[in-house]
Amino acid sequence: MSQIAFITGATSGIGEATARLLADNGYDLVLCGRRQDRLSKLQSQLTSKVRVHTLSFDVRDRAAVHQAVDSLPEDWKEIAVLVNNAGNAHGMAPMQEGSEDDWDAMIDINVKGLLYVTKAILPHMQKRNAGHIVNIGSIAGKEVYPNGNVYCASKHAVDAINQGLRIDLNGTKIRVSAVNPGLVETEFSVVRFKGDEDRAKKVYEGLEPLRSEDIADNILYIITRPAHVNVTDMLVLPTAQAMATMVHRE
Ligand code: NDP
Ligand code: 8X3
Repeated sequence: MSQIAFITGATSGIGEATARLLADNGYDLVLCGRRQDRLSKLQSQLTSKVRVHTLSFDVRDRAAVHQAVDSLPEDWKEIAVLVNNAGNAHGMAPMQEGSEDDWDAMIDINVKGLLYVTKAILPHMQKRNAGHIVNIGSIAGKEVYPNGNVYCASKHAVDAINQGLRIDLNGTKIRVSAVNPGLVETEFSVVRFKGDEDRAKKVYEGLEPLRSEDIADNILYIITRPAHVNVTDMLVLPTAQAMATMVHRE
């Protein structure tokens, strides 16, 4: 029987590319996101390859997260891989000019949402003493860059959660890993700049950024290592990027 992968944020970017790659590799999928239309479209594209279940919920809503996971048929709860990917930056400003609504969104989605989803799925992994949790962090969880303050804080929290969960699960067969990408061209910057497509495009101008497929490939690598091997923490940058604040542009 195929293994089941549960992917949050599958409606776009890294999550969508991961869904496509895992389908190509025979994983049955639980695809999550708020935009049901996109989930349904992706489901219809992938069902010729694997079984696909969709769950539309907001990761900020703790009750909705638990309800969504509880609603899965029993055999769909045997999740082998959880990709904690849903997340975004909201705004980019010095803290003294920052929006509290943006701060709430980033902490609630990137940190608390990831915790809620993990809390809902972990008991099913513990029951079988098997599973792999892959958290999508960021270079922003390794460094702090100008005007990135709260987004960086949220991704530093993901880094700490990744380490902490691995400590807590030590002695079990459940693996915990993180992929921390640098610049990946997705809808990320459009969301960060609240729909300003021109400003978003400029982030990737003059360099070859990572593609969502590159990160999907990293995730596939991590989850296909032998059971005794855990790739705990991967930092993946475009070749043109040396650190968060150093990008070579032609
Ligand atoms: P996208 O904006 O393309 O995708 C974000 C995904 O997160 C969407 O599927 C969106 O689905 C989902 N999401 C956002 N908010 C919520 C919410 N409240 N509830 C449920 N789902 C939500 O960006 P990326 O693919 O780039 O981002 C994916 C992850 O990668 C994020 O954690 C991001 O921080 C991280 N990352 C991105 C980098 C980049 O440069 N792009 C670099 C490093 C890390 P929907 O709107 O349908 O709910
Ligand atoms: C996204 C990468 O550098 O835009 O996490 O914050 S960055």
